Amino acid sequence: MNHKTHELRVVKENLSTLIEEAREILRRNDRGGYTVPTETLYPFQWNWDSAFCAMGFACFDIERALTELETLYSGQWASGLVPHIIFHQNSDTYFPGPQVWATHQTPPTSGISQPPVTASALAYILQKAASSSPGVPLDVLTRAKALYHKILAYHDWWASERDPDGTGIVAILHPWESGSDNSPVWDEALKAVPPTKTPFQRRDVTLVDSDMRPRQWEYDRYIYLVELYRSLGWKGETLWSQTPFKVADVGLNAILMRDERDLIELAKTFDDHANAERLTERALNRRKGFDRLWSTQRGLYLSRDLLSDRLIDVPSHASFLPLWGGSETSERAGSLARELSRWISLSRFGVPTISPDHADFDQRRYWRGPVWGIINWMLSEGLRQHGFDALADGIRHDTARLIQQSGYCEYFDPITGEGLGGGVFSWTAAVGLAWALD
Ligand code: 9WN
Repeated sequence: MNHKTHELRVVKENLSTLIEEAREILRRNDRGGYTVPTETLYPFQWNWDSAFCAMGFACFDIERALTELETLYSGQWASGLVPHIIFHQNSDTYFPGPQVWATHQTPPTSGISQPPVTASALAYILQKAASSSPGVPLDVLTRAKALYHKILAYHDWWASERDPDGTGIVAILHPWESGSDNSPVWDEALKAVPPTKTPFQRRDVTLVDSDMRPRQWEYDRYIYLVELYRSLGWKGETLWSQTPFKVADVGLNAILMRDERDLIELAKTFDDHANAERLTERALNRRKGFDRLWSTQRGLYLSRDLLSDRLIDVPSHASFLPLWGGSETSERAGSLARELSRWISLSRFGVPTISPDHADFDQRRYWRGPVWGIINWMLSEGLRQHGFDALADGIRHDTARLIQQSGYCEYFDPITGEGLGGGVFSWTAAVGLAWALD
């Protein structure tokens, strides 16, 4: 065997071990119908984590993939909201637990949401089902159709409760709703929120180094917002009119736009033409709404503080997510790709969540610098859709290298490649299976 053939075999053997490991992580974090992001640190079901897990499961078990989404939707509110956490069981290793939220739902849930990825996940599951058998089995289609109607209600919730004026862009009312909790993008807006006066004990910093987690001043405000909304009885309209934190997060809006595009395709699959048409019109309005997030000065997208009605001049990974969200003009896509490529050139592993030359860059602290597998997936696929294949391949390659070097960690140091946060992490395993190591 020559040297090259030998090397290729070693790489392939490594890959099959890594793929088996990823499946093993999903099975190990399976709590019977839902997957915890990682044990102890996050002992419940999280909204967007589950959507990515469903995509990971779809690579080897379609039934289980559907169950993941069904269990998530068992926590859907009558209003259509799909909460960011469903507390299927008790655990004292996470704060804030169900008593703090006090949403009075069955099963107990939090009262805020997270980036919606479930239509994309369902579309992905159907695509996998179609590729593994001649026609998608009837029971899979029946279950998918039932889920489709619930996802539709979830999207209508975003439109009615988080964009009541129909501007086309929705707001988050808590940094946790963005999924990128302590991004420097929220710093200014969060400073306007008072700290809680209730003493509380964080569990995260007893499980993970505190230099990898949000700081205390941020937690004091996260909890204040939960307490405020709880005191307002979790009523959508009241939260909207009384919140001190209302931001149009460009990342969430881009992910919503992509999810809605996939939802339109699902509507067509299920012959729901009226909703397909209604959603297509809404998508046009969303496109217009995005213009309010474009910064001509920076040549990229930014989030907008809706209370001061000002763009927040802090670019983050989210500034590039509109590539995943939809069809950008070639001019805007080119501008985004150029800046993203510059960020990558400043780090050993792409994509840092904050540019390494930004004053707030912190290579180990959660959403203030580290690389996240799921973000890489969306950015890379978004670049590919716009024809930037080399850049897309580079990001995918970096993700595979990170997993090979450090395992399926929650996030990674973009300079050293060190694995950070929780270990044996479900959505990183899902990304490995569905995309990076495919
Ligand atoms: C709060 C589960 C979640 C992810 C988020 C990530 C982190 C929670 C936390 O973990 O947030 O929702 O307690 O830190 O920021 O994106 O869904 O993996």
